[in-house]
Amino acid sequence: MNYQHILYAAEGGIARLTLNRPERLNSFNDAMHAEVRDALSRVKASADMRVLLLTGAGRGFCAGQDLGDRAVAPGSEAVDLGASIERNYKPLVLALRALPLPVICAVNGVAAGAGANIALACDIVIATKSASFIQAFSKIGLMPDSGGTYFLPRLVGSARAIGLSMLGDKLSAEEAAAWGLIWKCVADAEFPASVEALVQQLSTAATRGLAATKQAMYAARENTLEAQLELERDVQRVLGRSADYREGVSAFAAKRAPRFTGT
Ligand code: T3D
Repeated sequence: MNYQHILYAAEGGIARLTLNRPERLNSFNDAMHAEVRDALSRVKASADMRVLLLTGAGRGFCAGQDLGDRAVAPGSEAVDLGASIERNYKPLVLALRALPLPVICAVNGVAAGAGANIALACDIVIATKSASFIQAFSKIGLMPDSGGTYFLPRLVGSARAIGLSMLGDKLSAEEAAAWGLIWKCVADAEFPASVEALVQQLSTAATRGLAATKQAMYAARENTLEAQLELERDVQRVLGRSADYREGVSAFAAKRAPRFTGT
């Protein structure tokens, strides 16, 4: 598939996906959704991919749905937003969560509407200081989607989740980090280097262990303690047979840096 609305590059175990409609703050239309889906399926199918970096081109990360596609003439039939979510946003969020490798979201600017919640679906969210997060839905008569009603209360508690969602206020990247909504906020001048350091670190880490970590952390939200302890037992048993575990223990004993292969 030729991409017109995203940039995609995969090299050295690193997949880089950039939303690329900067003149519309990288808001999603159907074509961009199809391209992102295609790129994510390539990441999933590639056995040697170790990390995915998701970011946006230009001054914004993503402004959610392209509202240009939602302007309907008075009297004409409304767009079925449920169908749009089923076709586009739901599979996107589920695909990001299910990828068996760490997904970094580098929030380079404003993240609004579904754009904010797609960022929250990623495993590690790093934002530049001038970025912001806006649950813009209430301003157009909608409720948060793309996992917003799932992620927000779990990350920041229901008081803040409801305040952010009902008021639609801009939350600065600094506040988002202070609230525990995201992993980290860094100064604009340091952002590209910080993102790259994170990408390099995770692309040479023990990928299977990281994939298991994310899956177990997300499963914990629904599990009892006992079920979670059993999950840890079962998955650790599998990881204990991995090449990366052997390498990690050998490297520790030899007092050298490990050379993980992601196997
Ligand atoms: O519909 C479904 O399928 C259901 C799923 C819905 C999911 C959703 O995401 S609903 C929420 C949709 N998003 C929004 O409501 C956000 C709309 N955008 C804004 O509120 C503001 O643009 C921002 C707060 C994000 C940024 O403000 P600012 O002042 O920095 O930039 P701007 O001037 O508003 O935007 C720059 C350009 O991008 C501008 O175009 P222009 O005037 O220069 O030609 C603006 O129209 C365009 N743009 C920004 N967001 C969108 C957009 N164009 C289309 N759709 C957008 N979402």
